[in-house]
Amino acid sequence: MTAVGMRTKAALIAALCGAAILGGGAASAQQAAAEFQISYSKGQFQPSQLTVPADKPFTLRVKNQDGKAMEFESKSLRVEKVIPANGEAVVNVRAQKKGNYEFFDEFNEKARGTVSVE
Ligand SMILES: [Cu+2]
Repeated sequence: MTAVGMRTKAALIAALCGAAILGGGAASAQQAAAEFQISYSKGQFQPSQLTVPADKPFTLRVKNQDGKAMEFESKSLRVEKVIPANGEAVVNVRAQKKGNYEFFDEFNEKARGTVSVE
């Protein structure tokens, strides 16, 4: 390898390490976001009403305990995620203003709930 090649490789490694450090920072920022759990069983959300703080990102850990896939969706929170049968998913939600935000299972629209941002 030429000296220039070596330098390029060193720069590349430095760039990759930088990316890894940034990635780690993003991961810990996400861990800091409050997490709320919702389970889905027999076609219903439990709880169907939850309260989260305003102006802070948060995550919803949705556990689907039913034997078929569901799609967690909220138009007002701008999230949607398909969750397989007996699976779970983490839904990241941006900071929201105070208000009530409805969510539902797009595959079973009778299953509904509300996130109350206060
Ligand atoms: Cu959808």
